[in-house]
Amino acid sequence: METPAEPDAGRRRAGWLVGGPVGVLTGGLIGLLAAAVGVAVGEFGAALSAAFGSGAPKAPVVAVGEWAIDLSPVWLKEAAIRNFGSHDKTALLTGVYVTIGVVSVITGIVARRYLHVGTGLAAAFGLLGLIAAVTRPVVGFGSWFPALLAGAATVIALRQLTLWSLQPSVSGPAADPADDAEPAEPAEPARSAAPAERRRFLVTLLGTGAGALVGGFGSRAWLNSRYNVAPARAAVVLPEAATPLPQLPASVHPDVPDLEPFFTPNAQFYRVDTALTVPQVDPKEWMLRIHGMVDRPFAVSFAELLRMPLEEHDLTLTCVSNTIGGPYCGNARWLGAPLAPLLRQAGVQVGADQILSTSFDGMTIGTPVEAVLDGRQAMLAIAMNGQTLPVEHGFPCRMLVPGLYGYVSATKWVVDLELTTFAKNAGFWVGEGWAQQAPVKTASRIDVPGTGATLSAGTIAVAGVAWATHRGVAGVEVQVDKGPWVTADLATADTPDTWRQWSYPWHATPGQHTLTVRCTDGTGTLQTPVIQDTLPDGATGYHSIQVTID
Ligand SMILES: Nc1nc2c(c(=O)[nH]1)N[C@H]1C(S)=C(S)[C@@H](COP(=O)(O)O)O[C@H]1N2
Ligand SMILES: [Mo]
Repeated sequence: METPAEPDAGRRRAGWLVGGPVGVLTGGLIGLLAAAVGVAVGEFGAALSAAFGSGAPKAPVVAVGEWAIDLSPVWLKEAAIRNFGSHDKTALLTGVYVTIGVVSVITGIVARRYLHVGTGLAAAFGLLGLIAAVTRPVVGFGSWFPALLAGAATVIALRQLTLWSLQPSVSGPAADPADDAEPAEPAEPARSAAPAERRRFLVTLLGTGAGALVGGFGSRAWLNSRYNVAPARAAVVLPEAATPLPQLPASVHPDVPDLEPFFTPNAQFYRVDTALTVPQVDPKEWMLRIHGMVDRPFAVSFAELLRMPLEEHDLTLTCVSNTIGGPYCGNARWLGAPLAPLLRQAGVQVGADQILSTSFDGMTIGTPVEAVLDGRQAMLAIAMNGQTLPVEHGFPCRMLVPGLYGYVSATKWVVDLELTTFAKNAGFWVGEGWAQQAPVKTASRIDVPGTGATLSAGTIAVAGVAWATHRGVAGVEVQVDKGPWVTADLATADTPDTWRQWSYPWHATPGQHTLTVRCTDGTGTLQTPVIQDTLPDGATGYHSIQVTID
């Protein structure tokens, strides 16, 4: 006869639903708590490794989330960018937590029947966290240690709580359905102790939950404050440009209500990156290495960068993931060090056709050397619209190359430029199926009125933006329904590297109407009407809106 002191036996006797619904509930709760302990210990581990000064501390949950971003197929990444916009990060983390929640509830329930299986499940999940941590581009003690700690804590918490919950003094033999068939007499003495023991168990559960919450959030808060470059960013004194650009005439912006400003305010500027938590790069420690196929490799510090002759440049940045009429395009006045002189200083060797830049968080982006050296204003930017580069946009330094989509040119938090060849190395996105060479395609967009609007007959101001970055915009035309293409009024051009705003006074008659826009770039080439998806090198086709005129 088995004794109650041997929990495995009690468990076997108890059957699938140990203690019925209450047992399942207990199992689920234990699973959830074990996972909470794991997550919290992971956060604590990250804080711990940060405290001991080891770089790049990363909580396992963040590592798993970033891993999920990397692993997700291109269409899913695309869908996430499209549907969540900059909220995709929150959505993803929520997804990670929900998944952990579901898996852990199941694990907890299973563990009450098959402790070894439950343990195995928890260990496997912990292992996933560890794999995620060690496959991040930037790996160190700070990433695998928290994951290992988290996995171990989850397994221990799950086993301890499960074993304890199966003690007859806690689960209560009366609540055990299998007891009807095979009464467990040895449990009798425990029954008298049950209420006290059960209370102790419940208090422990509550305490574990509370401890996990406080410990987890506490560690995260501590980490966030320790790794918060906001104060360092605020302390940066921006130098003047060697030759400051003049203020632009008001005529770069048509006076149409609701049309966005010519320069996109930093807070409204789109954000696209794979960083689940915004990289916090201390400008005091920041260094940019220029090496690889160069004669004289060197490194620049942030202080040195600020002392270089800086230039201002107006540039419209676009994402290859931007669909027709989509929002992933923004225009800013950037301040930074021109990149070409730095490459010349390093002495690019014959045959090097790619600058493979790497960010602090391990993103790699491949840019043609040719594009940087052909006279265009490629730069290492440190400021955006008169403000020190916002942290989300790459503080302390990001790369920018006019005329190329962001994924082949605009490395944020850039720390390394390796001169190499396209044949030898591919940047991250190229490995995901995106084109190696990606000049920005000609695009135009109707922003006002919004599609689906209902307006009164009369003259309606239609307006929007058009860009053909580095080629410039020479003309914009609007088509009403199937009518002829008519010329829109172009606002004053800034540079060929910026978008151009336009407007068109439309004499609207009652009914349903479709408005379409197209533009001609600075080389005289008309925007193509051929509809193409964003993959592999940018969408094409004309943007249309539907409006109802009363
Ligand atoms: N480190 C890093 N830099 C990056 C990316 C990234 O994921 N990580 N995404 C690139 C892409 S795809 C684009 S479109 C631009 C977007 O820059 P923004 O977020 O400042 O608008 O950054 C580029 N630089
Ligand atoms: Mo992008």
